[in-house]
Amino acid sequence: MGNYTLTMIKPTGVKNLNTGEVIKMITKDGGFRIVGMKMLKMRNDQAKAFYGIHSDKPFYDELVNFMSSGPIVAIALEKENAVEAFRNFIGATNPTQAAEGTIRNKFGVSLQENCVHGSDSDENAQREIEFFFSSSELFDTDGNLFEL
Ligand code: IDP
Ligand code: MG
Repeated sequence: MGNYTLTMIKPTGVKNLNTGEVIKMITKDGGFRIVGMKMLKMRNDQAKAFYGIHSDKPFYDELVNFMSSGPIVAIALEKENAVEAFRNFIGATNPTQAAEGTIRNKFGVSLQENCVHGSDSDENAQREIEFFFSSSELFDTDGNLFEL
């Protein structure tokens, strides 16, 4: 059981001005600590690589186009059992099935545009954090640099 996960506030979440509220929910309500954070726009090839595990899915091209359509906020998070805890916190993939009060329930606008990403395993969390962050961009509780 690992203590790190990676989230992204997806382009619609940023565009709809939900960045601040989502970060507040994650930190204040969810108790996750921000280890690293940045706003960026993924190129199409970067989104393709990030979602490579879904390359055989019918929604892959549409998802890649959406995720590279505008700025996202990538955030590395720390909490005990972070991957599972965060997926429970954001709710089901489809906002219509996400539990009341979860981020996807509150801010998701469709199955694709479900406001936030959450890693699905410790292995993928590490891969995804390293995808966005270098070792000079991740911080421990004392504000010192650390490596995962
Ligand atoms: P997850 O984000 O809850 O882990 P995944 O199955 O890993 O869900 O799918 C990755 C992302 O792809 C979802 O968050 C959503 O944005 C999009 N997605 C998943 N299934 C569909 C679909 O059937 N149609 C369109 N987009 C989808
Ligand atoms: Mg997933």
